[in-house]
Amino acid sequence: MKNSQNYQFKKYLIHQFEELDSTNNLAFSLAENRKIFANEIIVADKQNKGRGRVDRKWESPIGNLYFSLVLQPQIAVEKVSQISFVAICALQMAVEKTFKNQKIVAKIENKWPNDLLIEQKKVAGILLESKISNENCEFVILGIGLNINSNPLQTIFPATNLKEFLCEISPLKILEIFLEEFDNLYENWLNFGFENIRNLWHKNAYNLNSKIFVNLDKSRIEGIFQEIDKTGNLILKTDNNLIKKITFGDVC
Ligand code: BT5
Repeated sequence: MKNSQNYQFKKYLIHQFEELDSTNNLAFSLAENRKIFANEIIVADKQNKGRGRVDRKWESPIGNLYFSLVLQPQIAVEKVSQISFVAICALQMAVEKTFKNQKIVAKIENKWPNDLLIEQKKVAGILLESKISNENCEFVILGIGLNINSNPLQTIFPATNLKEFLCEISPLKILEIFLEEFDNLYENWLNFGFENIRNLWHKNAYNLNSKIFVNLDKSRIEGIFQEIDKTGNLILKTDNNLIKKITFGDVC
């Protein structure tokens, strides 16, 4: 591929760019034009238009990890969103392993729906996009941003980076550690379904069984965070003992 360095890591083909608008944008358009396929990865040293969910900005200066992995699972469309839970569990394990190797002790948690926290600050986020046609999932783009050397100061939820915990690792090295973990969990999910992933996710869930606030589209709801259900929705018990199922929102 032009302007990129390409190399193989296990079953993954990595295309590394110095600068892109967004790795998700490039991965999506290449996958749509059948130029890249499952297990190919677009990585950029920095992004000029890194995106979060609902077109929020993802700050992407040099020094952090930004990548998008193409997947082509043969699954029912309603299961696609489970992939972000598979990915966040793999990322949690990758950061935990890295910290353990460097004798760093810190609490690394999953925040619903798609964030990774270290000591209650956001270190990574996931942007999952997919192409669905005729009720078939053609491909999924799993985009991940992980702060290694820096993080923005003005964010909705406090942010952090690995270096703040004295962790030294290059973006490509931690990508490889992630891919090893992801490969196992993704295969497990394809073969056995969501239950194992759901259990794993719960083990490191931020504020499980505690009171939380969730920002919805135009309102805010509070209650006790009971669990994520069998499809990944957040289940909340409100003060008047009502059970609410939340599909989209931000835990704060
Ligand atoms: C996310 O969105 O957390 C998904 C982030 C996905 C980024 C990756 S990078 C590679 C790939 N290519 C892309 O273009 N995107 C993906 P969300 O939950 O909507 O969080 C966005 C919010 O997080 C923003 O509104 C800010 O408040 C905050 N934020 C922005 N940049 C951040 C950063 N680097 N670290 C922590 N928080 C950040």
